[in-house]
Amino acid sequence: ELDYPQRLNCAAELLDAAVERGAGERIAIVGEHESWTYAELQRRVDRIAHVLRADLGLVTGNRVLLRGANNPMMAACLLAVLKAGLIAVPTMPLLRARELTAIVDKASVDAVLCAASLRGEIDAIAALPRHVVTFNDPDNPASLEAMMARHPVPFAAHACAADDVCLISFTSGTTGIPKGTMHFHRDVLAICDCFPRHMLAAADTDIFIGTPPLAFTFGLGGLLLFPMRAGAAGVLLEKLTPDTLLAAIEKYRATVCFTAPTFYRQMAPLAANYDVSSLTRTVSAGEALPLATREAWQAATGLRMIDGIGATELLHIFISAAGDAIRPGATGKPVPGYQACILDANGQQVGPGVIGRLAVKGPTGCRYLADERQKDYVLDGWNLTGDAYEMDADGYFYYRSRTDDMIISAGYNIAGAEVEEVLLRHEAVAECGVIGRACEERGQVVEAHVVLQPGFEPTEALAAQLQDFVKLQIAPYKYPRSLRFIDKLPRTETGKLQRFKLRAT
Ligand code: 3UK
Repeated sequence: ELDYPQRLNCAAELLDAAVERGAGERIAIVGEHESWTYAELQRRVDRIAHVLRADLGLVTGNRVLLRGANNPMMAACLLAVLKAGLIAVPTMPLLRARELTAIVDKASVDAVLCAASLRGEIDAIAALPRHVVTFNDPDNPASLEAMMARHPVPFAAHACAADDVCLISFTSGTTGIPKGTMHFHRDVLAICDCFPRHMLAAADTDIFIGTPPLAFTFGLGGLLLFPMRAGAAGVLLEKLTPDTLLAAIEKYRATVCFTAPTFYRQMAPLAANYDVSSLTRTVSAGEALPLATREAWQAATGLRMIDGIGATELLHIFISAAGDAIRPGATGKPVPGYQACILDANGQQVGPGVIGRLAVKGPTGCRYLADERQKDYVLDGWNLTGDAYEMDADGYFYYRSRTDDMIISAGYNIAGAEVEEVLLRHEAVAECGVIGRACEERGQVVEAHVVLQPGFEPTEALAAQLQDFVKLQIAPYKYPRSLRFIDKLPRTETGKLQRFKLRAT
């Protein structure tokens, strides 16, 4: 089924093919100030592709760094880079000059397309690439828009090989230096033909919405590639909050939502203030979905959450479940096209009920850009995601923790997520993160960092109450012997808890 021709341009397959199929007058992308049909998007993409090739003189294989928030022009730039046979290097809007410098260097970036509002950190890079062009920059005569106006349509898609690299995506780096991962034209189509097809049954009537940045493959797939492959619409909005996302779901009558568990947890109590009845599928990824969050969301909206684990290395979601196949507590089963198993420390497969290292094989896989960690991630064709998982007899996969976050206390293995799960059920707890703190006597002790709901005071009495609350619900040796109250959990731009920062406090 995932059989693609040897000559392939993924942007042409997503965009030109949609127009040829007659989707030209349908809405492709909706932004805060504009909405473009497939034909309008195609005209912009073609003009940008001409600018890249003709004005900037970029040639096949050149790398183009993209910097912008989620909006239609950022999407057009991304597609144009792919259509012109160049390599897109999308970057997170919050990155600073220091991090951008490392990316420019590591990915050998040849040109930069940057939203005018985010230009500052680019200009602060010491060794700037040859070309830096701004977009969403109406008053600038040298802007991308001004250059686009001088070019005709169409632009003939560059005939790439299916296994030409088209995307270099950097991991969010929850622990250290971000790693660049390379993906092919065919990988981009493969993710569209796996998760959204089998788990969402995406159709051209769908309207996708959500928070993840286009620079994060979760957002790139969920808000741009998946809708296009289905001939549907993607809503791209900047700076969303739980309230503004709910308002946008109501306004645009969105049917599919992609965001992280913490966002769903914050949206659940607010959902009653909005009409979100258009939603039929909501997808949670990026972090483990706590049962308390699944239940709160379902109670608020009637929707059964579609959990899915994805990774930048594998491009998108590879284990998930939807509809009646959902098992609360489990992430799901391998998405059709992928295989998964659990390995022990020696790389041997283990059976149901044993916690081990998650290993995944499928149409997409890890290719680090000049990184010696490739051999740690891929073993005999199996991708080791760094997650501790367990399988049941029916082939469902259950997340336990990140392999290196497993807490070992007095000889017991304790998964922080299980303790978080319980704490999140207490009315005083807004958010929490549980880590292992080094301790002479026990090796590590379980330590909880708790953000309180408004109206609760961080007292010793409340800490003791929370500790007792955990002891009553799971094995007492798992309770947090140390409990600290904090105002805010440290998170990456993609919403992931930065446990290493909690450990450093
Ligand atoms: C963790 C999950 C439990 C897990 C991503 C969807 O998160 C994405 O990519 P990253 O490279 O991180 C990968 C790691 O994140 N994780 C993601 N989803 C889940 N853990 N349950 C989940 N549902 O540790 C994984 O190894 O930032 C997610 C699509 C594309 C992505 N890139």
